[in-house]
Formats: sequence, structure tokens, C-alpha cells
Amino acid sequence: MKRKAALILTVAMLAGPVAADPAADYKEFCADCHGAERLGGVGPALIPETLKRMRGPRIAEVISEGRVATQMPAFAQEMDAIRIEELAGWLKTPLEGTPEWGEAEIMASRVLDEDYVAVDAPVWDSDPMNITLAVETGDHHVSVLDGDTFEVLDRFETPFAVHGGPKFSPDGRYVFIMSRDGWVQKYDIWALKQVGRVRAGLNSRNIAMSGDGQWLAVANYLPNTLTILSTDDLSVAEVHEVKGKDGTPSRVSAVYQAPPRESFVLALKDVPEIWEVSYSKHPDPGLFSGGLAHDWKIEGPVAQDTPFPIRKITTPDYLDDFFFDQSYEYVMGASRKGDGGQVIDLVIGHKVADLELPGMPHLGSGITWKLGDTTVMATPHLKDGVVSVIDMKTWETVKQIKTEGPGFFMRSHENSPYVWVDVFFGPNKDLMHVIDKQSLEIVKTLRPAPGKTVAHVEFTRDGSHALVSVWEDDGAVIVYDAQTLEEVRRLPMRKPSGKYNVWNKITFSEGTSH
Ligand code: DHE
Repeated sequence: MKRKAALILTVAMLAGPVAADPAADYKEFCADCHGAERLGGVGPALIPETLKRMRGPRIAEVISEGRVATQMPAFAQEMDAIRIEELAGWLKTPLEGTPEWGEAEIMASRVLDEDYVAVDAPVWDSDPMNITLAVETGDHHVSVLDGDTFEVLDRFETPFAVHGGPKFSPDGRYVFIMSRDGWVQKYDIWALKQVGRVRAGLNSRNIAMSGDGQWLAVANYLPNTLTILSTDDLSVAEVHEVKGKDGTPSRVSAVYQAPPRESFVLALKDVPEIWEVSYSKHPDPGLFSGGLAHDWKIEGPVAQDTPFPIRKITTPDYLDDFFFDQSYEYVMGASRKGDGGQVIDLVIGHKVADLELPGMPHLGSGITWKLGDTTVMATPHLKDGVVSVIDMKTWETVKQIKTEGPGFFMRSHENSPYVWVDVFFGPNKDLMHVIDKQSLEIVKTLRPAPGKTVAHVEFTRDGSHALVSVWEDDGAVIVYDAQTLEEVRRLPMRKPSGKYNVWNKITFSEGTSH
């Protein structure tokens, strides 16, 4: 018996260790929840586009130990460490070919809730214009807050890994929320009920709402498309393949709403172009039939074969991150090389100024306010501890305010004398600066939860209170008196990220993101 065992062992040693087969392990252990093609199912998509965004524990660690408070089990008993490492590595390899995700697939993914019934009036007594949503990324939920009492009216589940700001319908009644896996969720704030969900892309960036509330545009990385949904029933209005003027396919970095122009504006990852997509019933023939600027190109006859004619504007550089002036004529774009930025005039379709913005400004977080007889725009930088303040008449930098580290989000309100900016990165991530809008000096630095990340601010409708996230799994939303800067309440939440006030959003307040 002993001799037989020794023989088997010798044969096995001669043959070498059994090679790990990650594709087979995936099929056996992961495919049921994450989909046969790694595109997601009950669990999220496991593709490089999604996984490189994974913060916190390494992928191998999650496979080995599972994820607390989720349906992800531990696999350390089923696979040894080498197999797990191989599987984790394999998940980071790109898919073979781009999966088909067109109108048919999107429509097949749509789920409209059978028990959803529209209501005639809100089922609660709060001010509908002062509702504030708090996205809790710790367990993928949103809390619906009364902006006066801070009572939680509802807490509902979202798709996995929500990113970007939810977008409200112009009357503030519905909200649309997007996840990095491309799911769009429609929720009725009056009824406190989900209306439905649809997967508009396989890996998506953000969404934008048309000014009339009829359309929702979804920016996708995978596939390289822009999906336009009807907000009414989440049906597909158009899936547009994104290719630059020379035919190069491109990911869409972000889509922005430009209501006065009745258009969406697209930042593109892989071609040096800005796109403007019109949803106007009467697109301006001067703009959309190529009259004014020589480098405009119209795809298809205006309003004939598509309700969404596209204008492609060549830019001198790749621009990913945008900020618009309040009229939506000017787009400020940050250069990807991190050596400055540009201002593009959307009316004439050309660059009109350069911006002195070294060190990766996060223009998407910019806000504006009146300073003397001009309007300034301020933006934190992702790589330096600095906030740049730019004059929007001359496009010159008025001041660079030194902070305790690079920040991510900035906020103010028309009724507040202050601008709030976090220190998202580095050892001082627990600090929040408060800057005086007129002197451009930091007047107070808050440290409400020592050692914990403190980030993102949203004001209540009247600007009287500022809500700050303690961005941790056992975190909180802290309510501050926006005048005295004293803490008023602390609402426990699971890794709260962004907060979004209905009024500030639907009125396009100058102090908030649009
Ligand atoms: Fe965001 C908004 C891009 C990483 C949380 N983020 C946005 C927007 C863009 C953007 C273009 C504006 C869209 C909108 O709201 O409609 N974000 C990017 C990136 O390119 C970047 C740096 C890297 C990436 O791969 O996506 C990035 N973002 C992050 C994060 O790591 C954050 C902190 C955590 C997360 O959720 O992934 C994060 N981004 C947010 C939030 C908003 C956002 C909370 C909405 C802010 C708001 O107040 O409107």
C-alpha cells in the first residue's frame, strides 16, 4: 500500500504540478453569478474595464475571502493560492472581441417593476424641492432625505457601483441612476418606488438628461457607443456607434447636458474631438448643416434619419474633463497631458483660449460665483494640493489657493459666502477646507472624523446647511450649519459618496455640478 502511494507521488512529481486552468475555474466557480462571458449577472462584470477601478482589497483576496455583507462567497477551500492568483490575473485580460450590445440586447435587459404604480402626489409631506439623495456605495443603496428634517424617507437598493451624479427629471419627480456596469435605474421619488432598470452599456461612464426631460444619454466605454433612452419607459431611442471623423472608434469619456443649446456634449477618450448631439425638434441649420465653421461635419441629413444629429468639432488636443459656463456656449477642457487646458466656443466650434492649469485640474468638479464685476470658476487639482480660480471673462488664473492636499469635489451655493473643498488624496484626507468666496482665503479647516476620508459636499435648497460625507463603510453624512460652520447632525451611512439636492440640480445652481 505504502509502495503504491509512493509510486503515484513519484509519477505526479515527474509530471509537475497540475497547471491551473483559470478559464475552467471561472466556468466552475464564477460564471453562474458573473455571467458566462464575464459581463455580469447577479454579480458585477469581471472585465478589465471594471476591475481596474476596484479599490480596496486585491482581486485575489476577494476571491479567496469573499466580500462581507454581499453574496460573494470565499473560495479558499475550493482553490489553492496559486489557482486563485492565476484566476485573478486571467480576469484582468481583455475579452476576445467586443461583445454585441445594441438595441436588441439593451431592450432584452430591460425590467419594468410589475408592482410599480404611479401616484398623483408624493406619499410623504416633505418639501419636494428639498429632497436630497445620498448615494451609499458601501452596500449599493441610496438614502432619500427630507432636506429640512434630515429624516430618511426611504433607502433603496441601486445597481452595483454607482458612478457620477444621478439625474433628476426637470420636475424633480423621477431620478435616474447609473452604475459602472451600464445599468440605468429609474426611481419615482413621489412614490418611493423603483420604476425599472435597463442595461444601456456594458461599461459606462455617466448619464445626462435632456432639458425637456424626454431623453437620457448614456456614455459608454464598452462598446464604443452613446445610448439614448426614452426617460418614459427606458426604451432605446438610439444606439450610436462612436467613431471620429477619420473612422477611429472611441470610448465616450463623459456626456454632459447643455439645456440652453438643446443638446448633449460628449467628451471622447480616443479621438481629439468634441461632439454635440442635438435633441432639438428644430436643430439650428446654421449649426447642424455645416454653415459656420469649416471643420463641422454632419452625420446624416438633419432630423431625417436620426432625431439626434451630430456635430463633430476637432480639438487641438484630447480633452476628457469638461466645465461649461452658465450659458453653455463655452466649454473648458483639461488636457490629458496635464499641462493646461483649452476653452472651446461651441457656437463657432473653435478654441478661443488656452488655460494655465498645470497638474490635472478636475474641471468636472468646478463651480462658479461672482467676484467683483466678473464671474470666476474654481477647480481642485487631482495631483496637487491647489485650487485654481479662473476669471471667466479673460480666462486667466486669478489665484491658486494652496490646500493640504489634492481634492476631488468642490461645492457652494448662491446663498453661501463660502466654497467647500475636500482633500481627497494623501495623508490629510480627513480635512475639509472652507474658502471665502471674496477674499479667496481658507477661513476654516474642518476635521470631523480624524483619520477617515471626508469628502463631497451638497447644500440644502436654501443653502442653510451643508452635507458632508465621511466616506467610510461605517461612515456618516454630517450636516453643518452653512453659516456658523458648526455640526448640527450626524446621520450614519455606509460609505456615502455623492449627495444631490433636487432644487440645486434642477435649477442648475452655480454652486453644484450639472
Ligand atoms: Fe468620478 C462624477 C469621471 C473616479 C466619484 N466622475 C464624475 C463625472 C465624471 C467622472 C466625468 C461627472 C459625470 C456626472 O456626474 O454626470 N471619475 C471620473 C474619472 O475619470 C475618474 C478619475 C476615474 C475613473 O475611472 O472613472 C473618476 N469618481 C471616481 C472615483 O474614484 C470616485 C471618487 C468613486 C467612485 O464612485 O468611483 C468618483 N465621480 C464620483 C462622484 C461623482 C463623479 C461621486 C458625482 C459628483 C457630483 O457631485 O456630481
